[in-house]
Amino acid sequence: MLLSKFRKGISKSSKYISKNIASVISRNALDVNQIQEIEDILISADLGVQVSKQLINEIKKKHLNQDVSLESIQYTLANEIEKILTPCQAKIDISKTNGPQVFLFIGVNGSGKTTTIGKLSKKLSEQNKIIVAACDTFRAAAVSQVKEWTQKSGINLYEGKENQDPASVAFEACIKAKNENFDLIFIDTAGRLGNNKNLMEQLLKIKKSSQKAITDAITKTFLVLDGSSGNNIINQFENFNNITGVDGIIITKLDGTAKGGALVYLISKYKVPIFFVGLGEKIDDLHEFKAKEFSLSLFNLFDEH
Ligand SMILES: Nc1nc2c(ncn2[C@@H]2O[C@H](COP(=O)(O)OP(=O)(O)OP(=O)(O)O)[C@@H](O)[C@H]2O)c(=O)[nH]1
Ligand SMILES: [Mg+2]
Repeated sequence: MLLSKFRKGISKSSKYISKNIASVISRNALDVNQIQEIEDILISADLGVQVSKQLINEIKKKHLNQDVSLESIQYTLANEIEKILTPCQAKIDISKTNGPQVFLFIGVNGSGKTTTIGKLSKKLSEQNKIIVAACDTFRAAAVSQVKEWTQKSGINLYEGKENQDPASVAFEACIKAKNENFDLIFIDTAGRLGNNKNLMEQLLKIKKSSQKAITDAITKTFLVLDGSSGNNIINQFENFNNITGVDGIIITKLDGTAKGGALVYLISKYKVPIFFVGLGEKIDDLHEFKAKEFSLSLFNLFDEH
């Protein structure tokens, strides 16, 4: 069930990789030139040079000079990728603590923060009392967008005044959450580029003010990455992680891109926990990240090997 959702969601990436590898394989035994071509395909699928080399070594070990099917090669690659991803497969822990937990959602413009908050709040609202703090106070449309999601899921929204300092909105929302016994506070922030120093510092201020409001809160900073950005996600991760720290990532829009491989590159490089993937625009299109399903799906494979 979950595998079929992942396979459907990641089909653009898997089609790209499989089609290209298929065109390299011939009926003869696999030779070094073909293996080199497979390496180039993996790199062009945004897997990064280091990961691609690691994968190719495994192919050499297993299949060099063998008559090998496309499927065998795909399973070899998927298994190796699964090994890279599994240690970073993460799950949010919402067991009741003493006070509310604060989830801060950050990322570049349009990466999917607000949509992810909408989807996630619905997922968690049965078991938890949730409030969303709309800290994107500069765009009027931003608040109405969050409101649409929270109304759909029947979740509380804390909105500041137009142009109010986002850090003070976060502070007030956290105080309200503490006084009214909310379990989770989702802080929606405005998108920003990592090289904008002022806006990046504002993000840190938002984080600090929420920690000031609830001193014993568990704060988790989630970086929301647009899967179609390919290798740019590495840079984005570095920029945000340097300023606020990142406790985990959520990768969206994998359904619309052939660049899903970049996630493997990021994880192998930074071993960052990955919590959710977005596989569509609808409210049920956010799924917990599963290394095995993701890896098989990247090659459009079934779990029967
Ligand atoms: N196909 C697809 N679209 C998505 C996904 N997640 C978000 N989107 C779309 O991406 C667009 C931007 O999403 P938002 O949630 O507004 O992004 P944001 O990060 O809040 O944007 P800013 O607040 O402007 O920085 C919207 O059109 C969403 O519907 C996903 O997993 N798949
Ligand atoms: Mg937004």
